[in-house]
Amino acid sequence: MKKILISIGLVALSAVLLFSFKVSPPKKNKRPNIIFIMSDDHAYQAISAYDNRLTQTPNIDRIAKEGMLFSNACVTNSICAPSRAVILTGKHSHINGKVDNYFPFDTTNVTFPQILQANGYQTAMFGKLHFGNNPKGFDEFKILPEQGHYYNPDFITKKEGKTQVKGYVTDIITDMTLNWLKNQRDDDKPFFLAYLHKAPHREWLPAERHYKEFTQKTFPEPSTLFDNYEGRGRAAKEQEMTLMHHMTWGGDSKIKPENIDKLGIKENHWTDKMLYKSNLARMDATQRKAWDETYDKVNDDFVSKFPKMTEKDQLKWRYQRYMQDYLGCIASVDEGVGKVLDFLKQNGLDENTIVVYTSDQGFYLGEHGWFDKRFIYDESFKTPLLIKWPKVIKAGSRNSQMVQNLDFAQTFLEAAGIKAPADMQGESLVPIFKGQGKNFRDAAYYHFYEYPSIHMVKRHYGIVTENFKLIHFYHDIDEWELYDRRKDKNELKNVYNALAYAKIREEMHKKLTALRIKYKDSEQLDKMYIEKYKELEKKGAIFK
Ligand code: SGN
Ligand code: CA
Repeated sequence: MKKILISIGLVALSAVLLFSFKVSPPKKNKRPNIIFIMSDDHAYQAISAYDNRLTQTPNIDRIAKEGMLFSNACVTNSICAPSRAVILTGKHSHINGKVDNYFPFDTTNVTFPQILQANGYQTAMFGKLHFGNNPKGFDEFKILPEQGHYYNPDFITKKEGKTQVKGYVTDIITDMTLNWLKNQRDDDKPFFLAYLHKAPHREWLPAERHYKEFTQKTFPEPSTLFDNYEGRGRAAKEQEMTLMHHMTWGGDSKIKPENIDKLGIKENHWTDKMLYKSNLARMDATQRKAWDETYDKVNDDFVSKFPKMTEKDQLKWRYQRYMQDYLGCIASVDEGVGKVLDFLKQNGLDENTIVVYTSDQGFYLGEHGWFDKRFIYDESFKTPLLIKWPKVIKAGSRNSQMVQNLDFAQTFLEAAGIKAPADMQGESLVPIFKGQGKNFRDAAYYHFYEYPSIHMVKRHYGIVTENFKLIHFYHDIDEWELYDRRKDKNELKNVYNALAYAKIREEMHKKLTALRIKYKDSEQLDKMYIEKYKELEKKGAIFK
C-alpha cells in the first residue's frame, strides 16, 4: 500500500513538474523541429569532417558544412545506456541513477521529450535505446530490444507490440524515420524526432551492398597500435579490450568456427565462436548467400596466411579486418543520414529544423591497441557532434569548447522556448550557436562505473580542462593520473608525480573537488553504487 501511495505521489509530482514548464501555445510552426541523430559507438575518427584518413562520410559532413562542428564535444560516462540517460535527463549518471548498462533506467526521472511533448511537440523515436524499459514522452516509438540485431531485427513498438522486420537494421531504422516524417507528422505541431542507429556497434555487420568494397580496402594504422602501456598505471595495462587478446576471432573478425579449430587458434572469449554462429543464424538464405560469397574469401585468405603470421602480423591483420567491417557499417549510416537530409530539403523543412548528429560516446579504432570505449582517455571521452540550424548557426562554423552530452536537454528546451527544470546539470548550447558562448564551462566532469565487467576498465572519475586531465582510478585500486594535453596528445605519459607538474596537480585537484561538489557527486555515492553493483554480481547479472 505504501508503495502504491509513493508511486501515485511520484506520478502526481511528475505531472506537476511537467505542467510547471508549460508555456503559452505556439504560433503555428514557429518553434523549431528537432531531429536528433545518434549512432552507437561512432568514433569521430571515422567521420571525414573530423578526419578523412579512414573513410568518407559526405552526408554527415553536410551537417557541418551547413552548420557547426564541435571539435571537443565529450561525454560524462563513456558507455551506451548511461550516456542515453544523461542525454534524456540532462543529469549526471550519479543523479539519474543509470550509472552502467545493467541497472534499469529509473522512469520516474523527468526527461526532456516528456517536457517537449507536454508543451505541444509531436515526438517520435526509432532505433536503439537500450534502457530495458520503454521511453516516456513519445507519441510513437519503435525501438530495438536491448542491443538489437543487424539482420532481420525485432522491434518493440508502441502500437503494434513486438514485431520482426526483414532487412538490414540501419536501413530499417532510416525507413521508419522517413515513413514517420512523410505520413505521420502533424503539420500543426513542431516535432522532436530521435533517429537512433545501432550501427556501428560490435560485432560490426555491414549491409550486403557494402561487403565487397570494404573487405578489399586497406586502412592506415594509428601510431599507437602497438602501445605497451608503459608510462601509465595499472588501469591501462589491465583492461581487456585489445585487438590482439580480447577481440573475438569468430564474432568480431568473422573467422568461421571450423577454421578456428582447424588452425588451432585459442578462443579469446567464451562467446568467440558462439557470436559468429548466432549472427549468421539471423540471416535468410539470400542474405547468407551474399555473406558467404564475400566472407568465404576473407576466410580462405586468412587460412592461407595464418601459419606464417607473427604476433605483429596478426595484430595488423586484425586491425584491417576490424576497420573493414566497422567502416562498412558507417557507410549505411551515412547513406541514411543523406536520405533524411534530402527529405527535409525537398519538403521545405530544412530551414526550421535543428539537425544534430552525434554518437553515444567515442570509440577506439586501434589506438593503444584497443577497441571499445569506457576510458576518460580522449578517443572514448570525446564524441562526434555536428549541428545545423540554418536560421541561427552560421554555416561552416567550428567550435572547440567542451560541450557535453549533458547539455542536449537544456539546449533543446531553450530552442523550443521552454524554461528548463532548475535541477538539470548541463548548459544550453544556444548561446554557442549564436556565437555568444565565451563563458561556457572550462572543465568537464567524468565518471565511469561499470567494473568489474566485460573489458575490465576500472572505475574512475576525473576532470578535463583544455590543457590537462586529472583521473582517479578507484575501487580495487587507488591511482591518480595527470596528462598534459598540450604536449602529449596520445596520453602516453602520466606526469602526476613529476616535480614540474606539482603546482598544476594541486590546481587540478582543487578544480576536481569543486566540480564533485557542484554536481553533487561524492565518496558516499561511489560506495553506494559499488554496493548496489555487488548485489547484481551476486545474482549473476554481470557479463564478463
Ligand atoms: C556488448 C559488447 C561489448 C560492449 C558492450 C557495451 N560485447 O557487451 O564489447 O562494450 O556491449 O556496449 S559483445 O560481444 O556482446 O558484442 S554498449 O555500446 O552497449 O555500451
Ligand atoms: Ca555505445
